[in-house]
Amino acid sequence: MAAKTALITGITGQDGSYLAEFLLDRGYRVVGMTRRTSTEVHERIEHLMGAIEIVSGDLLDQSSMTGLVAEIRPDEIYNLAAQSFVPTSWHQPVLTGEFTALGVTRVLESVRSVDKKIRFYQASSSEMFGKVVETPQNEKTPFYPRSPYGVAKVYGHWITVNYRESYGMYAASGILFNHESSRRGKEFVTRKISDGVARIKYGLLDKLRLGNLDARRDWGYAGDYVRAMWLMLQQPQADDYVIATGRTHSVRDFCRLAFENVGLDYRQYVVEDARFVRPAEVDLLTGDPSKARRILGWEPETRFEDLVEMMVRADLDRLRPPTRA
Ligand code: NAP
Ligand code: F7E
Repeated sequence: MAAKTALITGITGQDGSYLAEFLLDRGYRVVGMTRRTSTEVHERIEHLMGAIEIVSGDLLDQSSMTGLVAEIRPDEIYNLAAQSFVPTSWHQPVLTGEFTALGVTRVLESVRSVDKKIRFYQASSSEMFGKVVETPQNEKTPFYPRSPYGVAKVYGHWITVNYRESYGMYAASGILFNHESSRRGKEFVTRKISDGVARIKYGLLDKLRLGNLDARRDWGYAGDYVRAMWLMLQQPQADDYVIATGRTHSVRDFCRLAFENVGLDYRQYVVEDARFVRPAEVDLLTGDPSKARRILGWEPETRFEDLVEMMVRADLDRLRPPTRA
């Protein structure tokens, strides 16, 4: 049987890089879409160059999307591209809506016009639950988003469901809770902490300035979560799935453990700074992944404690000062 082709939007992001590795291991032809920039920095996929194909396109541009889908004729499309940083969504709400909400319609429209049999994955988010109306959150929990990002993701989720129901397309929505790794952007809290711990350990930083330490998240490992994306596109019918660990921890817990990994007490280094507090907060998220377990056979494999250790170790290795000969 000929190898399947997957088109990944957002291949330069955290999840795109793990998903590309995962699909290459399964013999896929992997095509990644990147947008034009004046400098080509593709740090997370540098090691995959040669194994994957890179094509140029933008979620803002319908004709580039449709042209790519027609040219590549993928079996599966993973729509991971988005403006994904929640605080930026208050500063750039319209752009966030264009990328993260309408961008989904553009990709779906390209599938609809080229070949309705292409399987489509949408990267939905636990941020849609926002000010949660029940705990834990499952596929039937009503949404109450708390940021322009969360609102845009709600649109992306429902337009995916709508194209499935309107046109019979195979369009699946993965409602993924926070997932992290050493490839996480440094503005997100887990990586900000692991990077800060390494800098403090090496004497490169005195204090780590954070916002709300009491916010709680259900944090998993990105490498485990991309497997769930793929599984969602291998089912007889498209559906929506919550992907989470079912465990929740505070930002403070993350700090405590991360600093303990290098023998330090976070209370001596972490400073609460109002600049990092959000206009509207998502206080608590805990996912119920039982549907994914039952239907996809998916389980998270990485414990929270191991994730923290893995991230701190990676930043210690990255920032280790050169030893004098
Ligand atoms: P990320 O690291 O921020 O990556 C986002 C990707 O989107 C980057 O490759 C970025 O390209 C690309 N992109 C942004 N705007 C674009 C545009 N207009 N056209 C084409 N590409 C564009 O995000 P991630 O953590 O990998 O997350 C992947 C997806 O899952 C996102 O949709 C995110 O919202 C969603 N999600 C993430 C989590 C999580 O915990 N990580 C949880 C739930 C859902 P550049 O490199 O050019 O910026
Ligand atoms: O914040 C608190 C902050 O920015 C987590 C994205 O991938 O996951 C991510 O969104 C929590 C919040 O992630 C700082 O207030 C405290 O309560 O790491 P974060 P996020 O907003 O949960 C979801 C599922 C997505 O879909 C998104 O794309 O940590 N927090 N102090 C801080 N957060 C940041 N960034 N920086 C701080 O200094």
